[in-house]
Amino acid sequence: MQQFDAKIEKDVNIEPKDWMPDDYRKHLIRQISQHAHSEVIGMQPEGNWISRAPSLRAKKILLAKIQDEGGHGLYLYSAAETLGISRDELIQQLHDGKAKYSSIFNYPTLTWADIGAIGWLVDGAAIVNQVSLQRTSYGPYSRAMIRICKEESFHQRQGYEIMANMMNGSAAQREMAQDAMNRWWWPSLMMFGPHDSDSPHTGNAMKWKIKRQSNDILRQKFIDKTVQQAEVIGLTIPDKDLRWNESKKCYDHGEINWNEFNEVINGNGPCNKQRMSNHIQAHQEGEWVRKAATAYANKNKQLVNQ
Ligand code: FAQ
Repeated sequence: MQQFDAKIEKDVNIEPKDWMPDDYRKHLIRQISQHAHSEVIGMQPEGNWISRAPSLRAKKILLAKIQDEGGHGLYLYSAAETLGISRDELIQQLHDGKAKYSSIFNYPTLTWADIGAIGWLVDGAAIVNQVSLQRTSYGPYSRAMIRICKEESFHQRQGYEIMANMMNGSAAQREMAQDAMNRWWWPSLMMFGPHDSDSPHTGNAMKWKIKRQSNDILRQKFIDKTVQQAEVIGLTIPDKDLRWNESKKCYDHGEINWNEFNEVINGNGPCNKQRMSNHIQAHQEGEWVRKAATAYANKNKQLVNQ
């Protein structure tokens, strides 16, 4: 325990074969697996628009982005597996409702502007959180974050480009972009989790340097960055209480609807049931692929052992 504490104190990464307290291991499995599930479930709202992308260029970019998100899920499942849990167990926890995934992916994508809003706001929020997690204390998680952040920053820019183009377009396109902004702004703020005072996991997470910055600090960073980006392209943030606070050098903002957040994370958001049933169906339909891949790996092992 003393060696573990000393490593945390000196910012030395904890690696899979190092001794670690059980609670640290459990905490990481919970967070990393939920993060992995978010990446994979997050493919669904965007996947909804692949067949309706407005140009071949837009379609290629969207396909590549969604594929990146699937890849992020795979890095993160691998990182979680180094903590002694199998991929099957992790997926089972998701299907049984024991593991969560990000609230944001329970909202529908109604128009093409929603694809812009997801890239700009959702990936934008994810980056603020993940840049901070690059310095998390668990080695495999930290290394996965470094790689993921490189891809997420491209995602954020492609989303902003979609919004900027729409704001340069017709009145109907500008209206569509503003409508997407209105629907995605508050759920994006909810991605950072409850206020620090209501966040049961933050204490241990900060003590063990799993989280390097709290939910509220990261949310504030995201708001301060994004308000200016919205102004540049002429979008209005749907918060009448948003104003610059000169003494704090940051934006004050209105209260988040925590009832809505709790409903969504407890399974009652607009798309929770659809997201989960799609995942279960895809998992069942993919069983033959997993069996074939395992059979092939086993065959290779036998050949090597002969
Ligand atoms: N949604 O005590 P805290 C992406 C739960 S990736 C659902 O504050 P913690 C890329 C929390 O789990 C987005 N549940 O918890 C992409 C806990 O419940 P539990 C995902 C939430 O862990 C873009 C309870 O509330 N990113 O977007 C949420 O210290 C486009 C109490 O909360 C990550 O997962 C929520 N928003 O802080 C992909 C980042 N917030 O577990 C596709 C890694 C809280 O006891 C397309 N995760 N809860 O049942 C984290 O940084 C943290 O886990 C937080 C929550 C900040 C999410």
